[in-house]
Amino acid sequence: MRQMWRMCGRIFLGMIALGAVAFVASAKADNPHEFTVVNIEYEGTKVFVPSTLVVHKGDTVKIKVINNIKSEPPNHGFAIPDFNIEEVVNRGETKTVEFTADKAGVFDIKCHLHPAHVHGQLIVLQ
Ligand SMILES: [Cu+2]
Repeated sequence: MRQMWRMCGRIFLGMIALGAVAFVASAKADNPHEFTVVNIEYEGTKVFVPSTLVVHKGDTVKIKVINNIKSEPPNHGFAIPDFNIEEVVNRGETKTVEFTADKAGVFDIKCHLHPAHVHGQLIVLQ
């Protein structure tokens, strides 16, 4: 009986240790916020995948942008005007943008070269 209690105690301590590791790992992954956004063409429409990015105010946001659109033209933009982000990404290329989300709200993400390109949004939570 005593041995069984001791074993239960060990399992309990093990669970606490695992929980602590998971907490540290998630805290580490939370800042900076890193995303990969792929620019694709789906049935003739150009979209960013994922198109909605959610962060918290004060976060350092890092976005890796990949231009995977096979049709012409070979260049597409990635812009978040409210945070002065504006990049041109060539086909098959990757560019990384980094900024601090210093204001809360919903902000437009667009290809500044082609207005028809479906917009995305950056949601900065308070
Ligand atoms: Cu475009």
